[in-house]
Amino acid sequence: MKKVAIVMGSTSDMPVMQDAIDILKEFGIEVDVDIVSAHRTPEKLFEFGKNAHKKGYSAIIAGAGGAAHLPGMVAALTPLPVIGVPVKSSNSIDGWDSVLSILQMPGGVPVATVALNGAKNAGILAAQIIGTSDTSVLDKIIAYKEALKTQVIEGAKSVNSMK
Ligand code: RP5
Repeated sequence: MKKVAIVMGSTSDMPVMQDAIDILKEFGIEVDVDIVSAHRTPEKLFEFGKNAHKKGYSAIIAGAGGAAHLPGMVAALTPLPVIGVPVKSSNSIDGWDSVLSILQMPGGVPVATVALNGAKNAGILAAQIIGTSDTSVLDKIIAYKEALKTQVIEGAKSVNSMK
C-alpha cells in the first residue's frame, strides 16, 4: 500500500494540516505524520529529507507558516514530489509571507504549492499522484469529484426553489 508523509514545522500547524490527514484517510491512504522544523530541528529535517524516498512514500506534504522554509528544503533533499501548504501562523504577517516562501522556488526544485491553509487540496493532490498507478484510489477520486458535482447541482436546485 502506498503512503504519504505529512510533515509540518510546529504542532501549532496541526489544526490546518489535519485536513490533509482527514481527506487521505477518506481515500484509504496511509499517512505518517511528524513535526520537522527547518529552523529548530535542522538535523531532523536533513535526516527526513535524505531518507523519505526509502520509506515507501509516493509524495510528501509539508506545511509551514511565516518564513516557511520546510517545504522548499525538503524538496531540495528528496527525489519525491513535495506538496507545500502555506499556513497562516502566529508569526505570519498576513499569510503572503508563507505563500511566497513556499511558492517562489528556484528552477530545478519544484514545490507544488496549494492555497493558504489549503491542506485539504494537498491531500487530494497526493491521492491523485497515487491514483496514477493505483486504480482503487483513482476510482475513489472519480467518485469524490462526482459527489462534488452533485453537491453543486443540488445546491443550485435548492437556491432556485427558495426564490
Ligand atoms: C513555523 O513557524 C511553523 O511552521 C509554524 O507555522 C510557525 C509558528 O510556530 P510556533 O511558534 O507556533 O511553534 O516554522
